[in-house]
Amino acid sequence: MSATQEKSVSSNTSAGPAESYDAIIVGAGFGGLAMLNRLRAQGLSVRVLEAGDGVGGTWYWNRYPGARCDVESMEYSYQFDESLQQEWSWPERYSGQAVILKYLNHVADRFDMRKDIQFNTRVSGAVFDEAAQRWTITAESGARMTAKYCVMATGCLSAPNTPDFNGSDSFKGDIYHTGKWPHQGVDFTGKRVGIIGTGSSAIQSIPIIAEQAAHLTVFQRTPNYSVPAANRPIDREMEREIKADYAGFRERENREQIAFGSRFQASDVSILDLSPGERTKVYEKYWQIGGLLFLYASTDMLINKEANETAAEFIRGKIRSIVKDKATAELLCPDTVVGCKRLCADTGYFETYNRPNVKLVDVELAPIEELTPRGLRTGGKEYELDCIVFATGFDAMTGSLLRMDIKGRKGLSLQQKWSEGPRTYLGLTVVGFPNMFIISGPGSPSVLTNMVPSIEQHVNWISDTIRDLRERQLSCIEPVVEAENAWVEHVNEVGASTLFPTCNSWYLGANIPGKPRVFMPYLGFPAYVEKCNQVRANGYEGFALSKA
Ligand code: N01
Repeated sequence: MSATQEKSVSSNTSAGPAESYDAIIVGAGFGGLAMLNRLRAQGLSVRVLEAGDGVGGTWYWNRYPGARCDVESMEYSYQFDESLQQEWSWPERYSGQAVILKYLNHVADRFDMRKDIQFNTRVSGAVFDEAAQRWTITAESGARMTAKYCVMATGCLSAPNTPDFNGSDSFKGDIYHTGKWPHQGVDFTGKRVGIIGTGSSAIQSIPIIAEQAAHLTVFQRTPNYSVPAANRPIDREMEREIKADYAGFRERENREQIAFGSRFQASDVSILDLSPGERTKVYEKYWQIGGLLFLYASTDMLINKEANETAAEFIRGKIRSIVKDKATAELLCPDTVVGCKRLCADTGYFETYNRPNVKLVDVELAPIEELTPRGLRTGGKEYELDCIVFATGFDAMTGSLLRMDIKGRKGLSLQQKWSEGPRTYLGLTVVGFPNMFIISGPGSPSVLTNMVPSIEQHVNWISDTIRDLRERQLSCIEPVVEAENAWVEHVNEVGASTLFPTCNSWYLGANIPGKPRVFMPYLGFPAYVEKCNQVRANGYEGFALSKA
């Protein structure tokens, strides 16, 4: 359905009148597209505002060499349309960025979504007008729009973190960030490249950059655990089996989902109940299967330090057996808890350090001092470089929301509200911000699950809620403070009962100087789904509903 526009788009500047919609969705990634589809099906006028010039969100921006998903392709896709999931065929076990972006473009075309998406429109602010009970959304261009409902589909990992090193502007070479990669690609042939960071993005790109560059220097602050991705062409027999009952597969996935999907092969044994020889066999099996399923090699991996240490030692053993230079191997061995930072899945990462053109530099003890016109200085030494790649991650989960100026009731800003860490009810809604919904917000399982089914669960809940409000002629939904407080406490309690808070991860905001240290995702899938369903079945328990 097309938008109900009060005035033409061309007159829509900060000084001019605003366009009016039933719902505005910020972001055209997996979340925004699914939300658009559901709300349009209800007959609502909907506008999606997207900063990029195409759909895809994360998969639009992260085009760095080697960018690939770490959730299996058959699971990392929409389930809202049976014929879509039947007709689409994935080439590999884990899909590369280009294929996922192609899929999302296909979805946008197949469901004729582009007509309701405004590209090149970065939202700068959203203000709730209490008298009108509507949101006014402003873009950086000055364009303004109003809507009854505002859905933030801005992603968990979409606000790039670029550390502000001394001399950043002085470097004469090229600087790239993995999360804002040039669309035309980068040719590193013959270049001396430096890469800062050894998280998932770096671990995927390092082997490929190393093959191209004349020389690659990796500046590592904290070593990371990584397991082989074991990517390969998709098994067509398995694809046929899944497609024969995709709905049943999804149902099992939703019901039994272990954190990252991965086809229900979680172990049911405690590693501490096994002899050392049996443990090695178990870990070796999961190492060979490949991917993040390694975290489910035992039931106690993420809750028992002693159990976790056996996995840590197994991976360190692998690193030592792969990397020939002993000093480099030791530098690459983490001493943290496996999985408390997101586990990485790689293709030839550790092997890359055996190449003669790759050097690892420790910047933990001697942090990066400055960028210079010719390169980068650390430990009193200048490294001469032609290009520097920032693989320095994101201001995760809250960054994309807090970089906008969002104001709820009585002019309360989200920055003020979250000054000591994010507070939400169910990760979906915030006290003081009526009719604003967040897809995969802090306090929801989001990044600790397979994102696509989690996103669809949020989209369905939000869509059902909006339909209920309209049918009951209610104007606003907003959580009550007791429910929000109880939820935040519950999220913290569950997080604290695991090993997750034990290291400086982005889950805790610890990668961003000054960010409050709060464990942001909710560890509780699929119980979380039941909770959301129960809240709705009980007439929106924990929410205040109001008439116009
Ligand atoms: O970012 P990160 P990422 N000086 O935050 C270092 C998802 N993802 O883009 O650990 C020196 O993990 C920082 O060091 P430290 C996935 O969920 C998924 O790689 O803070 N170094 C770290 O090494 C992932 O977890 C996929 O000490 C600095 C690195 O930069 C998330 O995105 C692929 C520094 C940042 O690592 C983020 O991954 C890619 C400084 N001042 C990403 N500041 C897949 O699906 C930061 N660092 C496979």
